[in-house]
Amino acid sequence: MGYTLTEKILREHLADGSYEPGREIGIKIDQTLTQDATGTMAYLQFESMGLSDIETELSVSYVDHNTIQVGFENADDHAYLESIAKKYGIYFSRPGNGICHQVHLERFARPGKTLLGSDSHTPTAGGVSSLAIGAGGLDVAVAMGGGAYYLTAPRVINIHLTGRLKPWTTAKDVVLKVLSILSTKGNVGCVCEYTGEGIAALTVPERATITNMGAETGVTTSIFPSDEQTKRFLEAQGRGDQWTALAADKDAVYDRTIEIDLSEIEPLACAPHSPGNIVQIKDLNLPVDQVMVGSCTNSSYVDLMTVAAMLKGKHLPAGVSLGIAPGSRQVLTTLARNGALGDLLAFGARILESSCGFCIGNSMSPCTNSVSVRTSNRNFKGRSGTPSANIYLTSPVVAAASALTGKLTDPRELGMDFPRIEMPEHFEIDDSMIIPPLPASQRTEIQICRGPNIGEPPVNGPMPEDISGQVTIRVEDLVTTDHIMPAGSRLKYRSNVPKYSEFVFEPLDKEFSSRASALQAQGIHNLIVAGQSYGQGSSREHAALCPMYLGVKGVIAKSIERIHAANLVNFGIVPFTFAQESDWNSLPEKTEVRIPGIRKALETGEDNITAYARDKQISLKMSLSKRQRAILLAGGLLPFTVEASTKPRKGK
Ligand code: MIC
Ligand code: SF4
Repeated sequence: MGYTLTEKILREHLADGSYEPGREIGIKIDQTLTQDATGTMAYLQFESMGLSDIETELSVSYVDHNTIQVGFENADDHAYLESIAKKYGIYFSRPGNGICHQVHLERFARPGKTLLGSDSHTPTAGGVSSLAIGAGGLDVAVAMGGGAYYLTAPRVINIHLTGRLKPWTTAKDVVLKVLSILSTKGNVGCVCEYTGEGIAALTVPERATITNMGAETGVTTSIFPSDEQTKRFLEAQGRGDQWTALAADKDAVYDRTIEIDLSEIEPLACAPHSPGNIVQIKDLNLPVDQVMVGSCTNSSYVDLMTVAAMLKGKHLPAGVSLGIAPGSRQVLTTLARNGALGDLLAFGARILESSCGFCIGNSMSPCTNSVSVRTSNRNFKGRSGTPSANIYLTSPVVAAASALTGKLTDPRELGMDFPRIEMPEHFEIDDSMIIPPLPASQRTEIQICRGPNIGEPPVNGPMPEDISGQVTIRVEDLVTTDHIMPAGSRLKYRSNVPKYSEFVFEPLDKEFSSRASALQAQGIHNLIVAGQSYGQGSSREHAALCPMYLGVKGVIAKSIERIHAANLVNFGIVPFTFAQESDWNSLPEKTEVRIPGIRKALETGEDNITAYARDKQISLKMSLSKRQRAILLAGGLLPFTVEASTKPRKGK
């Protein structure tokens, strides 16, 4: 029996365990990427592990999330990151150079390499056949230090593409079609592997759109084979020598196969407030207030050139605003030189810098009750910065059509010829905004730059014998990490955990933080009760780190998403699931809960444990590897990794 491409790459990188789907394995990581919003804490953790150097083939630190710089905080983080990169031999992509995933795809991602990134859209690099996984910053810090990355050997889903996309349908519609089939839940521990004759016509940036937004299904990653298209892209990026052909074996066996005929795909959208809420554009007839083009999903050269060609010579209707954020400096420079930027400006577009910006609610929040059409990948309620706004996620051509008409428009109705833009044979290459690593001999002199925004990472105490606490909050299904730890205007506190912790669950319950602190002060453990797919979305480990800081000891949920579950363990919070989902009803807020013998159960490897709530007994499950149990007993990955000299400060 042959191997899938996923299994081939994983087996080649196996560092711990034996390969068996569903079992935990440790893999060697070749490349890492971090971005400023998660990276600052990741490097602080790296420092506290006392490591002297990175052990990866390549590590890159990007600054792309917090580039707004109102106040000193963001700039402090940037200065810290630049000095850390110099100290430890890390590439540093300076603010303005672009969004980590877009730049990594252009300049660094390689077929067959493993990439671990402290951002959930790291799978973007799967477009160039890299096995690219999103994780919490602490896992990335460990991998930078040469430690294995632990994951469940995945079940592999074959997404078999046939046919060809028709004009006005795009890669974005392909991934939205996949989302309509897989939904945003129930895919933990799977990888999507793309095969079939339909992939041959998809360029690498198109493939990257698909693997990028695959993250919204909750899979570990998505990957395309490495073929002539991959070669073409790498050659166009001046990296043709890095090409190597890669594909699954002909007799590879998949756990599931999904057939998609590309010629049958229609222009689609994610309707508010979930990327899993897929609708057809032709069924929507809504006035639009705002259109935003960009993000790591859709800001390639072809994406933006197509938009510019559609808007050329026309003007933005009154009452609509249009923002364009090119994904990288390479894309923006090309548009500036070939005149397309002038066409966009003449149309009335507001050009934003090459960063995440609007996607994370960091700029251009829409007005109250508005409709905003965006080419990004997440439309969780409030993520845009405006809780009452309705965000529709679409392809760039639907976004441009909507900017032309002022309503959500199927571009096929425009009566316009489809502007077929080809990927250039050679992109303009200028890496002068990426600072390469210093030679080792020059690094010892480097001083780390620590402004007042740079705090120490808090460390948890060991797991207590018993959990004895209270349900501090109970939440419904599909609670995202944006609900747990909001971004937008709160982002700048990422390096200041005591301050950021004041905003835990802010979108759902503004009082949570003060309630949790008060209970913690009385020695009462805080517990979170949740529904299905708790912790969807972003990889932000602050959604575990800040609750840990507030004394949360356990999350009891119907199900928990992959990255978040790993982050909870990394910060010493036990991820429990209900044996009977209906028991969620028995644990309303303020219920006193005892979970006696938790320490013993973790030590002896028990999978089941009983919680006592009032007079009711509730069976809970823990699906944890031996290594995860040891991490929980120690109070988290940092104390597990570091010598016992680290003094516990909070969360005892
Ligand atoms: C996101 O898209 O939600 C983010 C912001 O890029 C996050 C990372 C973060 O929270 O810093 C992600 O996707 O992991
Ligand atoms: Fe940045 Fe948005 Fe991509 Fe996250 S999803 S990396 S915020 S562009």
